[in-house]
Amino acid sequence: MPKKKAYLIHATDKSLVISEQPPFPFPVLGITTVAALFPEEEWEVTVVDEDVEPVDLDAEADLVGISTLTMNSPHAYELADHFRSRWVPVVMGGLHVTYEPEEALKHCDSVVMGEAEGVMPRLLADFAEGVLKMTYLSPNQPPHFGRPYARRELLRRHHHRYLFAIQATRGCPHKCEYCSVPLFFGYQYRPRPVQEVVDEIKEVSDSYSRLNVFFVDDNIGATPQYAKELFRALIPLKIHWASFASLKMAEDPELLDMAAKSGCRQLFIGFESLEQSNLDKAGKSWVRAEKFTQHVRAIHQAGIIVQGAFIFGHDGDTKDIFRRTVEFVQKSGMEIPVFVILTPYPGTLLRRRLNKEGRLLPGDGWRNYDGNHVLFRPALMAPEELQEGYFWAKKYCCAPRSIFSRLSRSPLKHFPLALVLNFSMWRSKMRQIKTMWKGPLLAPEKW
Ligand code: B12
Ligand code: SF4
Repeated sequence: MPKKKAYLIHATDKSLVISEQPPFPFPVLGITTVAALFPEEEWEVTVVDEDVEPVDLDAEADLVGISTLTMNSPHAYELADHFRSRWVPVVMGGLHVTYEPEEALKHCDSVVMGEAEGVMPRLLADFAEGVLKMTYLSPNQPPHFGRPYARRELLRRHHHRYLFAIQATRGCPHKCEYCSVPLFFGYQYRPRPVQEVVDEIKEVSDSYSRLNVFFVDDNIGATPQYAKELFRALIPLKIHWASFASLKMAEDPELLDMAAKSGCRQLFIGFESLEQSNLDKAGKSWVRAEKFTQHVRAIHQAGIIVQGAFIFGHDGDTKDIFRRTVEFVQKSGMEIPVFVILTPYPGTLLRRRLNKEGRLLPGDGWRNYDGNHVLFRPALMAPEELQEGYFWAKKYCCAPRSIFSRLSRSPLKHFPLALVLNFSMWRSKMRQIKTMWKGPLLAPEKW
């Protein structure tokens, strides 16, 4: 019997102007993980990441699968409408459609709510029998994920030449108000067996000369015991790696040291706000603002670059928050600051609260859910002030002078990589500010 054809798309709306864009494409893990769940003996699978290649609208397919983030969803729906107009059944999955299944079902035949591992075998069996259901709810967070390995080879070669994406843990026990992850992936950490993670890296490292690994885990050091075991096992692989982590990791010198020894070059860490009251309200009281400087120093001492994320627009933010945050960032010597505007993503406690308080702004729809748009009425500022302050802070910190001044306060050995990373994002940040903000951009104290 000829194999059935699945055409899987990681939808990316190329008309959006995104900042913080790395200079090379990210080897997406969601859709390649879904691809691996199609039995190879029955299915011929094509994967398209729109970030690097266009969708073939005439592609021959028995089934189309689409993965989308919130900001890309209007575009993803257009793709779904197109394939359905050709009578090709469309299945959608990912965080956005999980939280907005009714909206998605106006454009597709079936929505997978939650992790694909829990439901794909059932879905494919139903498809074979011609009885595809409208929704498939992942029963619980499946205890096992990561096997079979994501089918990275289906991405374009240059797509994964620079980075190898992998996931060691899923889930998070915290309840940060603005985050859509725990509800989706569960409030419990689910680590994969360390040996399996190592085997997966080894399997591909045979085919790549030098491996830069990106762990897409939300918090790689969350369970120190597991993390230490993992880091110990990574040492012989001689890889370089980066991941997301919380500031808890900065309080464990042994963990930091092992991370560094195992090849950790860079950690993306949510500082979120200089105001403790904001952290408390966001459900992050376990992060202490007064320790930020100490934490940056500890991570630097271990030899790891800090990419620190701050969110503007918390209820306790007044317009001096922009200047204060910029001053802290510059003084701390953290190599790469990332600023975003508080965004009420679907599935977050924040969205529920702002909705209840009648503070959500009508806006232009999901396309603006990229962390660069003000989508609600801030408590102590006008929406325009939040927008301008955000751009001002971003522009200030990505100016070449600020980059050099910041890096002069960070360890010398970080300088070359940190310089490249800063300048590689400079263009996309500036392009975005210029596109979105017409007119002069004033420092908050001059408003
Ligand atoms: C790694 C990562 C990044 C990387 C790479 C992004 C990429 N293109 O892959 C970088 C750092 C570049 C990044 C950037 C951004 N990110 Co990001 N990122 C993540 C992170 C931590 C992991 C993603 C991942 O690989 N997960 C592992 C895979 C296996 O899971 P998955 O994709 O969800 O897929 C599973 C299911 O969803 C489902 N599924 C998914 N698609 C489909 C399709 C079908 C057909 C089916 C059946 C099933 C299915 O099955 C899969 C297996 O179970 C997530 C948080 C998280 N834990 O998911 C945030 C997350 C996806 N990012 C988010 C955001 C907001 C962004 C940015 C907009 C941030 C910004 N302000 O710039 C940008 C957007 C960049 C872009 N152009 O896409 C949000 C999205 C919220 C939303 N509702 O849209 C998340 C959820 C973080 C959060 N805390 O809210 N990100
Ligand atoms: S922001 Fe990080 S720590 Fe907070 S709930 Fe989300 S994944 Fe967990």
